[in-house]
Amino acid sequence: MLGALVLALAACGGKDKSASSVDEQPAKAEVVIKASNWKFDQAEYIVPKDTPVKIILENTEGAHGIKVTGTDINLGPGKQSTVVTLKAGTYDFRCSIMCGSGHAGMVSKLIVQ
Ligand SMILES: [Cu+2]
Repeated sequence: MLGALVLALAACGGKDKSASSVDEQPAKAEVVIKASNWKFDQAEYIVPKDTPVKIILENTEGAHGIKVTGTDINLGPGKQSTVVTLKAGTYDFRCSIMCGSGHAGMVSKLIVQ
């Protein structure tokens, strides 16, 4: 009885090839934003406009988040990536988690062009 149940679960759980549970469109480009105490690794990140771009947050030190003004991008330890399509422009972003003494200085820009 138990064995059959395990088998059934294994059958369902295998290979989720772009499963429907994922609410994201396939990305055509990606950018990795690395956050540490207390900065982002670049002063600006450039991504293509009108293109699905995967935005990936990588915390290399400490716990930080990203909230990008004027977009739906809101990443943090619970959600490390998202796919967005943006119009051309410059979007400011900052750390969204109160991470310590350098928090206020954790600002950068997403340049969409
Ligand atoms: Cu912070």
